[in-house]
Formats: sequence, C-alpha cells, structure tokens
Amino acid sequence: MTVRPLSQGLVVRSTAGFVDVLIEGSVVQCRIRGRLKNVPRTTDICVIGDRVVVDQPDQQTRVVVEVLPRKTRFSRRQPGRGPEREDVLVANLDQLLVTFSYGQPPLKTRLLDRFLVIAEHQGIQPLIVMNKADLREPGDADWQPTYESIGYEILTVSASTGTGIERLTDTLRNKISAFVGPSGVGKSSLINRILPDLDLSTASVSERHGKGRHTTRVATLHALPDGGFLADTPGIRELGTWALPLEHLDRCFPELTDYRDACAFRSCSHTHEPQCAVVEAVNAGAIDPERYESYVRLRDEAMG
Ligand SMILES: Nc1nc2c(ncn2[C@@H]2O[C@H](COP(=O)(O)OP(=O)(O)OP(=O)(O)O)[C@@H](O)[C@H]2O)c(=O)[nH]1
Ligand SMILES: [Mg+2]
Ligand SMILES: [Zn+2]
Repeated sequence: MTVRPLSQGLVVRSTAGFVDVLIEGSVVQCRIRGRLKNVPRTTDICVIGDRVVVDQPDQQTRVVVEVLPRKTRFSRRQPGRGPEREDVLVANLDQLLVTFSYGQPPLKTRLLDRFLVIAEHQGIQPLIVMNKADLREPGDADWQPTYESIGYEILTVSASTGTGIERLTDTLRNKISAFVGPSGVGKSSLINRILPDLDLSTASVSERHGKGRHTTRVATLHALPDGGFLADTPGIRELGTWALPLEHLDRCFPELTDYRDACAFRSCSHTHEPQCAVVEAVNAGAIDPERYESYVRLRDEAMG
C-alpha cells in the first residue's frame, strides 16, 4: 500500500458538509470525513480559522481527515431551544473586532459586555470598533471613557467616509481577526473598504425586513495583502456564554481584579456577601455600576 502525502490547510469557509480550505495559496473545496461527522459532539466539527489535515484519495476528491486543536475559539451557546451545544463562529482568532455603530442600529452596552467577556475568557485581544462615525451625535460617546479606563481600545471609523480605516488596517497585519457584532452595523461594508476587490453584499437597515434580516449568511475568512486574515461573520443578536465556569466570570471583568482578592470570603460572588470589596468599589464609584450590572446578569444567567 502506498501512503499518500497529506496536506495542511486553513478553513476559510464552511457550509453544510463542505469546507473551503486554503492550501499553499489556493482554495480547494473539501468534504469532511464521515467518521469525523459521526462522532457525537456538542460543538461544531469544522469552522473558519480551523487548521485541518486534508487527504486526496483521487484527483477529484479532497477530504478533511483531522481538525487540529484550537488555540482559541469565539463561540456562544447555540441560540434557541433544543439540546445545549456550542456554536463556534471562528477558531484560532488573535483579535476580536467588536463592532457597533452610531446612528442605526444603536449601541447596546449590555451586548458589548458579553463580547468582551468571551474575548477575555478565551484570551482573544478585543478591539471595540465604532462604525458610522459620520452619524455620530453629541453625547453618543459618553460611555467610552469608562471602557478606556478599563483598558479597552476604541477605534472610531466610517466605512462611508473612510475615517479611521488606515488605523484599523494597521491593527490587522499578520493576525487572524474577525468582525463580530449585530446585523447592520457595517461589518461587510468595512471589509469592502479594506479589501475593495471583494465587493461583499451589504444592505441598508431600512431594506431589512423585520429583525431577522441578516445580509451576511456564511462566515468567511479573507486573506489580507500584507499578511493575516480577516473574517466577516453574520450579525449576532443573542450571545450566551458557553463553558464559562461561574467562578471565572469575575476575571473576565478586568476592572474587578484589583478588588476581588480583598473580599472577606475567598469564593465571594460579589453579590450578597458581607465585606465584599467589589460591591464597596461600586458604591464608592470606582467600578462603573452598569458594568457591575452586566456582571450580575451574566452570573444569574450562568446559574440558570
Ligand atoms: N452612514 C453610514 N452608513 C454605513 C456605514 N457603514 C455601513 N453603512 C450602512 O449600513 C448598512 C449595513 O451595512 P452592512 O455592511 O450590510 O452591515 P453588516 O454588519 O455586514 O450586517 P449583517 O451582514 O446583516 O450582519 C448598509 O446600508 C451600509 O451602507 C458608515 O460608515 N456610515
Ligand atoms: Mg454583513
Ligand atoms: Zn466580593
């Protein structure tokens, strides 16, 4: 028996049963080996950003035979009813571009905090991208000093006018990054600015019929000319955490770290315990009450 050489590649697109894999500069469509598929799993087998091993049993056929372990994953609890499972959006990300907009749709800091918590938990560098700078009204950026004081970087950009696009492009070099955020904030429009040859489809918020309208349907990873990759992902409405242990949640809020070790109880939940340094810091105005409220809500949710 002759042993065929196997190749390694990067998954750049994934649809039912098939994946597009970048192998030595060209994209090839691959099946996913049946045996991989039949293993009962509560997670996605193969997503964009995955490094995979590909076999070529004959001239026409290429098959993913192994998915290499993921360094990081941006994932959530699968929305809706049905069995609990993980929905992995992108694997092996270095940077999460948490994208919201001025104008429509408006920013939801509660949802922003969920993105940031998942990034912290996974060790993915978050960058807050505020698009549609051309629609910014006075007062729209009042929330920003709080986040900057925690250490989060905020980039104000406009896909329409080009404001901030150069700085954004600079942060992408040699990294795997993904635009994530609600539908309509302009993720695909920003990628079209950065990579004009792609011409991804976009749609105005008013053209979207009802809440469920999502213009981008399949997450795709695009190669950047100066090195690195950039993912476009479908809009996210629901972002439940997956596999985030309750006792780790306070570490996903960087501004709590200075206080949590000073609580009287070692396993303090920072909700009802006496002599809680976190609650004292909230009352003293050293921790933002809205951020604390996000912590409490995520904690309640994780407890079921
Ligand atoms: N005024 C203004 N409008 C913008 C800007 N960027 C995008 N838009 C508009 O916002 C709408 C939504 O843009 P998309 O790029 O489709 O949004 P998306 O985030 O990719 O949405 P989904 O694919 O549904 O998740 C389009 O009508 C864009 O023209 C901007 O900087 N300023
Ligand atoms: Mg889109
Ligand atoms: Zn406490």
